[in-house]
Amino acid sequence: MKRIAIGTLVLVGLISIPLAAQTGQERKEEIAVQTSGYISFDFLKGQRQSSYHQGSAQDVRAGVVFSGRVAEAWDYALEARFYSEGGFSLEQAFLRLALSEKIRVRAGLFLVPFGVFNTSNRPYEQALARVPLIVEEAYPRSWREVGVCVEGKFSFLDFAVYAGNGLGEGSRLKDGQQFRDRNADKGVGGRAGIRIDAFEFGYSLYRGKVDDRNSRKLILHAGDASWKTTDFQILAEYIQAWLDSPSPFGRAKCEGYHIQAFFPFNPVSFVVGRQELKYKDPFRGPGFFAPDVAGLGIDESRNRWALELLWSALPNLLVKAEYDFNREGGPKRSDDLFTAQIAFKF
Ligand SMILES: [Ca+2]
Repeated sequence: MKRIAIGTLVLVGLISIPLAAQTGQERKEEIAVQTSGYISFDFLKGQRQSSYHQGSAQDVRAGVVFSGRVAEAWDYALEARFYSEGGFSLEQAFLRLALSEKIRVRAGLFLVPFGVFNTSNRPYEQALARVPLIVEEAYPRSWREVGVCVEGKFSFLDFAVYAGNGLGEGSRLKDGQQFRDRNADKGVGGRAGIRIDAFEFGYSLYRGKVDDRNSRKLILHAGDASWKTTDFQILAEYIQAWLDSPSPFGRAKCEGYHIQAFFPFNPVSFVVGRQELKYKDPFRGPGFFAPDVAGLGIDESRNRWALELLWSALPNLLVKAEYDFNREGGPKRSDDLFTAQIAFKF
């Protein structure tokens, strides 16, 4: 990650130097840099058996995006991100070529177009303060790929298809992010969505091999649907992941859904969410060390009701107060969680 952090600073430097060196007014306009960004942080307070029973202000996230046109049909974007629990990293850095009005190709580092959450994961882009359970577990948070992505937009159809290094192998599926390939296999995937009036339906797929020997296949599916009116918005997504394990261990399976209903009221909107997750992996889990040291395994079943009040204090400032009723399989635990989040976009 250190290398990426330095890379971020270097890239920012490279962008600002040529700009400073430009003299012609026209040229200056052509490569003008647009800057935007965001800041957010959370306050968490949980019940007795949660990890936040003492109350904690944390999860400071800040991002800055530089984007602009390089030449006719070419543009770029660079997004650097700071996360208090993870340091600096590059969120995106790509060059994009418009092949036609409807088809564009990106090369570089980009957020993987899988499902409805990953490409719009910044706190000001999400109604709920907390990440849905299945999204948190099925793939890495801010899942990024180094490679090529082709995107198209036709009258009622959107699609994105990509290829890159693919995910690696960790003790959980969410630990699979890698920036340098460990095998010859390339990960491929994409999402296709159709929009009919107020409805949208999408299907996403990813496949790749996670280990050095190209033997363990990971497949992810997601189906999403949304319905947006001026009175409410409903969003639902189902995600399923399958990952091969070596013999005699069985395949890992992680599946679940999240449904969210958003009711815009003035000045405070109401959001309700329902989430379920089932995660079984006989081979990995705590103690797993890639490639062959088996862990203690994973066998989890969790669900959550989330209730939230969301206040648009300013057009670019969201204040969220979410209460999660958390339930796990087995004996009941007192681990409900309150999250307050402030998300600001500039
Ligand atoms: Ca690979």
